[in-house]
Amino acid sequence: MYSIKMRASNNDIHISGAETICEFEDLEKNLKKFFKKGFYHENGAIDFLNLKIEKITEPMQKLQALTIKENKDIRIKDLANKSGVSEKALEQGFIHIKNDVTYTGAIVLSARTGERLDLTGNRGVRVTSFAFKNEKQSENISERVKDALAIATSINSFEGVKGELCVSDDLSYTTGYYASFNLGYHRIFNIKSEGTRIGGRVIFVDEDIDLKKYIAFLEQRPKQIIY
Ligand code: PML
Repeated sequence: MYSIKMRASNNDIHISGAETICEFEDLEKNLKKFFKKGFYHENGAIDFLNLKIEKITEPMQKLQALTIKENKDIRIKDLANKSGVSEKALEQGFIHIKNDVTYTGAIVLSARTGERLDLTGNRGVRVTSFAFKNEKQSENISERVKDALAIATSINSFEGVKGELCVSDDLSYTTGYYASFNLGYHRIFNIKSEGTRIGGRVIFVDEDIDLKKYIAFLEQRPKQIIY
Protein backbone atom coordinates (compact mmCIF):
# COMPACT_ATOMS: atom_id res chain seq x y z
CA MET A 1 0.00 0.00 0.00
CA TYR A 2 1.06 3.59 -0.65
CA SER A 3 0.20 6.83 1.10
CA ILE A 4 -0.40 9.91 -1.06
CA LYS A 5 -0.51 13.44 0.37
CA MET A 6 -1.29 16.61 -1.54
CA ARG A 7 -0.98 20.24 -0.38
CA ALA A 8 -1.63 23.25 -2.57
CA SER A 9 -1.14 26.90 -1.67
CA ASN A 10 -0.86 30.40 -3.04
CA ASN A 11 1.60 32.89 -1.53
CA ASP A 12 1.95 30.41 1.34
CA ILE A 13 -1.80 30.55 2.00
CA HIS A 14 -3.39 27.11 2.13
CA ILE A 15 -5.77 26.46 -0.78
CA SER A 16 -6.49 22.74 -0.58
CA GLY A 17 -5.19 19.37 0.57
CA ALA A 18 -5.99 15.69 0.15
CA GLU A 19 -4.83 12.39 1.49
CA THR A 20 -5.34 8.66 0.96
CA ILE A 21 -3.77 5.22 1.17
CA CYS A 22 -4.16 2.94 -1.85
CA GLU A 23 -2.77 -0.05 -3.74
CA PHE A 24 -0.07 0.51 -6.39
CA GLU A 25 -2.67 -0.03 -9.19
CA ASP A 26 -4.69 2.96 -7.96
CA LEU A 27 -1.76 5.37 -7.53
CA GLU A 28 -2.04 6.96 -10.97
CA LYS A 29 -5.80 7.49 -10.72
CA ASN A 30 -5.49 9.12 -7.28
CA LEU A 31 -2.52 11.28 -8.28
CA LYS A 32 -4.54 12.64 -11.22
CA LYS A 33 -7.51 13.27 -8.93
CA PHE A 34 -5.36 15.17 -6.39
CA PHE A 35 -3.56 17.11 -9.13
CA LYS A 36 -6.94 18.30 -10.45
CA LYS A 37 -8.19 19.11 -6.97
CA GLY A 38 -5.12 21.26 -6.29
CA PHE A 39 -5.06 23.10 -9.61
CA TYR A 40 -8.79 23.62 -10.16
CA HIS A 41 -10.04 24.63 -6.72
CA GLU A 42 -12.75 27.19 -6.03
CA ASN A 43 -10.53 28.76 -3.35
CA GLY A 44 -8.30 30.15 -6.11
CA ALA A 45 -5.24 29.67 -8.30
CA ILE A 46 -2.12 28.13 -6.76
CA ASP A 47 1.60 28.76 -7.08
CA PHE A 48 2.71 25.65 -5.17
CA LEU A 49 1.61 22.02 -5.21
CA ASN A 50 3.27 19.22 -3.27
CA LEU A 51 2.51 15.56 -3.95
CA LYS A 52 4.16 13.04 -1.67
CA ILE A 53 4.06 9.26 -2.15
CA GLU A 54 5.33 6.89 0.51
CA LYS A 55 5.22 3.12 0.79
CA ILE A 56 3.38 1.99 3.93
CA THR A 57 5.33 -0.60 5.87
CA GLU A 58 3.55 -0.59 9.25
CA PRO A 59 0.26 -2.53 9.59
CA MET A 60 -2.86 -0.32 9.44
CA GLN A 61 -4.83 0.22 12.62
CA LYS A 62 -8.51 -0.54 11.95
CA LEU A 63 -11.03 1.98 13.26
CA GLN A 64 -14.82 1.65 13.09
CA ALA A 65 -16.25 4.77 11.43
CA LEU A 66 -18.40 7.04 13.61
CA THR A 67 -22.12 6.92 12.85
CA ILE A 68 -23.32 9.72 10.57
CA LYS A 69 -26.21 11.72 12.05
CA GLU A 70 -28.33 14.35 10.33
CA ASN A 71 -30.72 16.17 12.62
CA LYS A 72 -31.54 19.67 11.42
CA ASP A 73 -32.61 20.80 14.89
CA ILE A 74 -29.45 19.75 16.68
CA ARG A 75 -27.50 22.53 18.43
CA ILE A 76 -23.70 22.52 18.58
CA LYS A 77 -23.89 23.90 22.10
CA ASP A 78 -25.83 20.83 23.28
CA LEU A 79 -23.47 18.42 21.51
CA ALA A 80 -20.47 20.13 23.07
CA ASN A 81 -22.06 20.04 26.49
CA LYS A 82 -22.98 16.35 26.18
CA SER A 83 -19.44 15.46 25.15
CA GLY A 84 -17.78 17.26 28.06
CA VAL A 85 -16.70 20.47 26.27
CA SER A 86 -17.33 23.65 28.22
CA GLU A 87 -19.14 26.65 26.77
CA LYS A 88 -15.96 28.68 27.16
CA ALA A 89 -13.92 26.12 25.20
CA LEU A 90 -16.53 26.02 22.43
CA GLU A 91 -16.45 29.83 22.22
CA GLN A 92 -12.67 29.74 21.92
CA GLY A 93 -13.03 27.11 19.20
CA PHE A 94 -15.27 29.43 17.19
CA ILE A 95 -12.81 32.31 17.66
CA HIS A 96 -10.09 30.18 16.01
CA ILE A 97 -12.46 29.13 13.23
CA LYS A 98 -13.47 32.71 12.48
CA ASN A 99 -10.01 34.29 12.65
CA ASP A 100 -7.97 35.13 9.55
CA VAL A 101 -5.57 32.21 9.87
CA THR A 102 -6.01 29.44 7.29
CA TYR A 103 -4.56 26.47 9.20
CA THR A 104 -3.64 23.45 7.11
CA GLY A 105 -4.46 21.12 9.99
CA ALA A 106 -6.36 20.99 13.27
CA ILE A 107 -5.69 22.89 16.46
CA VAL A 108 -5.99 21.32 19.91
CA LEU A 109 -7.77 23.10 22.75
CA SER A 110 -8.41 22.22 26.38
CA ALA A 111 -12.04 21.02 26.63
CA ARG A 112 -12.25 22.81 30.00
CA THR A 113 -10.66 26.22 29.46
CA GLY A 114 -10.37 26.52 25.68
CA GLU A 115 -6.64 27.23 26.00
CA ARG A 116 -4.62 26.10 22.99
CA LEU A 117 -2.42 23.09 23.87
CA ASP A 118 -0.57 22.15 20.68
CA LEU A 119 2.51 24.05 19.55
CA THR A 120 2.04 23.72 15.81
CA GLY A 121 1.32 27.41 15.06
CA ASN A 122 -0.47 28.19 11.82
CA ARG A 123 0.25 24.71 10.44
CA GLY A 124 -1.93 22.80 12.89
CA VAL A 125 -1.92 19.04 13.44
CA ARG A 126 -2.49 17.09 10.23
CA VAL A 127 -4.47 13.90 10.18
CA THR A 128 -2.63 11.78 7.63
CA SER A 129 -2.02 8.17 6.59
CA PHE A 130 -5.59 7.01 6.45
CA ALA A 131 -7.69 4.93 4.10
CA PHE A 132 -11.47 4.71 3.97
CA LYS A 133 -13.03 1.28 3.38
CA ASN A 134 -16.69 1.28 2.44
CA GLU A 135 -18.17 -2.08 3.42
CA LYS A 136 -21.75 -0.84 2.93
CA GLN A 137 -21.56 -0.99 -0.86
CA SER A 138 -25.30 -0.18 -1.00
CA GLU A 139 -24.81 3.27 0.49
CA ASN A 140 -23.69 6.20 -1.57
CA ILE A 141 -21.41 8.53 0.31
CA SER A 142 -19.63 11.49 -1.28
CA GLU A 143 -15.82 11.70 -1.47
CA ARG A 144 -15.94 14.77 0.76
CA VAL A 145 -18.00 13.08 3.45
CA LYS A 146 -15.80 9.94 3.27
CA ASP A 147 -12.76 12.09 3.85
CA ALA A 148 -14.28 14.12 6.66
CA LEU A 149 -15.66 10.99 8.35
CA ALA A 150 -12.25 9.28 8.15
CA ILE A 151 -10.57 12.33 9.71
CA ALA A 152 -13.24 12.71 12.41
CA THR A 153 -13.03 9.00 13.27
CA SER A 154 -9.23 9.21 13.57
CA ILE A 155 -9.39 12.36 15.69
CA ASN A 156 -12.00 10.99 18.08
CA SER A 157 -10.60 7.46 18.51
CA PHE A 158 -7.96 8.34 21.10
CA GLU A 159 -8.15 8.35 24.90
CA GLY A 160 -8.74 11.83 26.30
CA VAL A 161 -10.43 13.36 23.21
CA LYS A 162 -13.81 14.90 24.02
CA GLY A 163 -14.98 16.19 20.66
CA GLU A 164 -14.22 18.03 17.45
CA LEU A 165 -15.74 20.92 15.53
CA CYS A 166 -15.13 21.37 11.80
CA VAL A 167 -16.10 24.13 9.39
CA SER A 168 -14.88 23.85 5.80
CA ASP A 169 -12.76 26.76 4.61
CA ASP A 170 -14.01 26.23 1.04
CA LEU A 171 -15.86 29.28 -0.28
CA SER A 172 -19.14 27.57 -1.13
CA TYR A 173 -19.27 24.61 1.24
CA THR A 174 -21.50 25.44 4.19
CA THR A 175 -21.95 22.04 5.88
CA GLY A 176 -19.73 21.37 8.87
CA TYR A 177 -19.86 18.82 11.67
CA TYR A 178 -19.47 18.22 15.37
CA ALA A 179 -18.10 14.77 16.20
CA SER A 180 -17.34 12.79 19.30
CA PHE A 181 -16.64 9.11 19.96
CA ASN A 182 -19.88 8.66 21.95
CA LEU A 183 -22.21 10.97 20.03
CA GLY A 184 -21.06 10.18 16.48
CA TYR A 185 -20.59 12.42 13.45
CA HIS A 186 -23.28 15.14 13.43
CA ARG A 187 -23.54 17.01 10.16
CA ILE A 188 -24.40 20.67 10.73
CA PHE A 189 -26.03 22.40 7.77
CA ASN A 190 -25.50 26.13 7.10
CA ILE A 191 -22.80 26.38 9.72
CA LYS A 192 -21.39 29.39 7.86
CA SER A 193 -22.47 31.76 5.09
CA GLU A 194 -21.43 31.09 1.51
CA GLY A 195 -18.51 33.03 0.00
CA THR A 196 -16.15 33.20 2.98
CA ARG A 197 -12.96 31.33 3.69
CA ILE A 198 -13.49 31.14 7.43
CA GLY A 199 -13.12 27.60 8.67
CA GLY A 200 -10.95 25.12 10.47
CA ARG A 201 -10.84 22.04 12.65
CA VAL A 202 -10.73 22.27 16.43
CA ILE A 203 -10.09 19.27 18.70
CA PHE A 204 -11.18 19.48 22.35
CA VAL A 205 -9.22 17.30 24.77
CA ASP A 206 -8.55 16.56 28.43
CA GLU A 207 -5.55 18.53 29.60
CA ASP A 208 -3.73 15.36 30.69
CA ILE A 209 -3.84 13.78 27.22
CA ASP A 210 -0.45 12.52 25.99
CA LEU A 211 -0.21 15.09 23.19
CA LYS A 212 3.01 13.72 21.74
CA LYS A 213 1.52 10.23 21.34
CA TYR A 214 -1.76 11.67 20.07
CA ILE A 215 -0.07 13.74 17.36
CA ALA A 216 2.07 10.75 16.33
CA PHE A 217 -1.15 8.66 16.08
CA LEU A 218 -2.84 11.29 13.88
CA GLU A 219 0.13 12.16 11.69
CA GLN A 220 2.08 8.94 11.36
CA ARG A 221 0.12 5.81 12.27
CA PRO A 222 -1.47 4.21 9.19
CA LYS A 223 -5.22 3.95 9.86
CA GLN A 224 -8.00 2.14 8.02
CA ILE A 225 -11.47 3.53 8.67
CA ILE A 226 -14.17 0.90 8.15
CA TYR A 227 -17.61 2.16 7.19
C1 PML B 1 -14.00 19.94 4.13
O1 PML B 1 -14.13 19.14 3.20
O2 PML B 1 -13.42 21.00 3.97
C2 PML B 1 -14.59 19.61 5.45
C3 PML B 1 -15.99 19.18 5.26
C4 PML B 1 -16.70 18.85 6.52
C5 PML B 1 -18.14 18.46 6.34
C6 PML B 1 -18.38 17.29 5.46
C7 PML B 1 -19.87 16.90 5.42
O3 PML B 1 -20.32 16.08 6.25
O4 PML B 1 -20.57 17.40 4.53
